[in-house]
This record gives sequence, C-alpha cells and structure tokens, in this order.
Amino acid sequence: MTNNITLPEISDKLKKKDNILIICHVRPDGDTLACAFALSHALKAMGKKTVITSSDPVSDRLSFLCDDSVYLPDSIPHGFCPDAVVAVDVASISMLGDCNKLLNMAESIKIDHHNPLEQYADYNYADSQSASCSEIIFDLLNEMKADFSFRICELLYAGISFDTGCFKHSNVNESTHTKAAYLVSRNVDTANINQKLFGNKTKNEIEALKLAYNNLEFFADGKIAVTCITNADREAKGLSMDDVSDLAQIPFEINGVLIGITLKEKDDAPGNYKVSMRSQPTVDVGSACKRLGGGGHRCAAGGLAVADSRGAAIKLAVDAALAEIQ
Ligand SMILES: [Mn+2]
Repeated sequence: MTNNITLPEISDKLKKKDNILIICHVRPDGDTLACAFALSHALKAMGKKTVITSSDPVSDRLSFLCDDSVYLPDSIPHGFCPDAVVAVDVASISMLGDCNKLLNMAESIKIDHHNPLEQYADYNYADSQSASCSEIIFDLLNEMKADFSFRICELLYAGISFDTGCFKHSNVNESTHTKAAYLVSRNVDTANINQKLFGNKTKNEIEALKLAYNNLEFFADGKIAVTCITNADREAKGLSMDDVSDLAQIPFEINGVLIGITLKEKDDAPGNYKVSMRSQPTVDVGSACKRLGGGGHRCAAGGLAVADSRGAAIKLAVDAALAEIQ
C-alpha cells in the first residue's frame, strides 16, 4: 500500500482546520507523546484548539513530556468538536485501541513511520525510513512554517531519542542526526532528557531486568537469544505489565546474537505472547514477524505467539526467526 497524501498536503489541510483531535497509540511511548505535544503546541500557536487522547494512561516516567491532559477516549471534553483527527505514530487499528471509535468524528489523517502501511484513516502518510515519527513531525512543522519553540525542540529531541534508544538502534540515519543536531543547537538539555527517558529505573523495572536475564535461552549456535516472561513469572515477583515493558533490547545486547527475541504473556489474554524481535541489519525480523501476524521494521518488529506453554510459545517465535537466517 502507498501513501495517499503528502506532508505539504497534510500541512495545507491542518492549516484550514480549527479543532484538531490528536490520537496517540495504546500504552503511549515517548515518540507518540512527543509527536502529539509538539504538533499540539505548533497548532495552538496558530490559534487552533487541540485535544490529545490515548486509549491508555501515560506512565509516570513519560509524564514530563505532557504539558496538558492526555484524555482517555471516553473523557474527551464535552463541547470539543474536532474538524480533523490526526493519529501520530499509530501503526494500525489495533494500536488505536479504544481511540478507534474517535476516528470517524472528522476527516482523519494518519502520520506514522511503521511498516506495513495500514490505511485505516481517510489520509495516510507513513515513512518507514524515518527512525521516529517525531522526525516526520519535525518535517511537517517545517512545512507548516511553524515556530520551533524551545519546548517543541525539547519534545522532538525526546521523541527521536526515545525511538532510537538514544541514537543506538540501526534505524538511525543521517537525517536523524541532522534533525537532532538542529534541536541540540537550540540548547535542549540532552543529558537531562536522556536521563529521564533511560535512567530513573524503578526497583520493579530492575527486578524485570533480572527476570529477563535469568530466563535467557539460546538457539542456532547462539545466533538467536530469547527471553520469555510468563504471567506466572511476573506475578511471582509482583511486577506489572508496565514494569516489563522495556526488555526488548536485552537478548539483542549479547555478543554473537543476530536476532534477539522477547516474549511476554499478555495479562489480559493468557496463552497469548507478545513477541518483540531485534536484529542485525543482515537479518529481516520484519519479515519474521509477519509469520506471527505482525510486522515492523527490518531490525525491530513484533508479532504474536499463541501457545499453551512457555516452551511452545518460544518455539513458534524461534521458528519464525530461524527462517530468516537459513
Ligand atoms: Mn515511533
């Protein structure tokens, strides 16, 4: 599928709208929130009204990105009648969560950077070359001739840094650094933002890391490393799903590993394991994850394994990955 709108066209459209509803994805992350607030600030500076919504509440760690409420879909302020709905960093209908029902409130525009392109909005723009959606918002604000306020610069830097693992992932390219360099030139406090994004771990998150390291298994002569957290594992340590939300890099950080796989059993769907894969550029885990009903980028992707045991779930994920290195 291809885009059916360009950034200049999105810019033209938004300039003509007055009330814009901005949708973040489920379990909002640093990229989707940064996009929403940066876009919101730019639109407000043009005299428009905005409301930001997500299907899930914002975690404490990321609350520093939120300059205003992020409303749950059922609590959007009465009297706010959007004439445009913009979803930022939301790859698919399922990532909209309950915000799905808000799409039809007005003409809808999707702005995203994930593959494959799911055309759930009236207008869909995705650029999978972009390491973060914040980089696309950077371009959009340029297109709109928006004033890059200091706060917008902070937000966009945070969004880019978040989605690139602090400029560490293979999705980073020259454009990522060029944009970041501009934001740094505006005196954004990068150390402080990165400490808030990547430091500040809670004791529970450290417990989750211990669990992830403890459960590591290796396949294909060490080319594939897997960790799996079942609901039983998690509950035994008193950990929430939030506590185990940031483990996808762990198996991939090991010498010799081509594919790192993290499986997490869903608390609301036992036997359903969310699979995250990370890979070296020589391997396409986006393709591997398609076998698991998912997708994503070449080196970072996700899918689902449905199985009645930990071992069976791991086998499904490893088999999907093995096909890419054989
Ligand atoms: Mn993103």
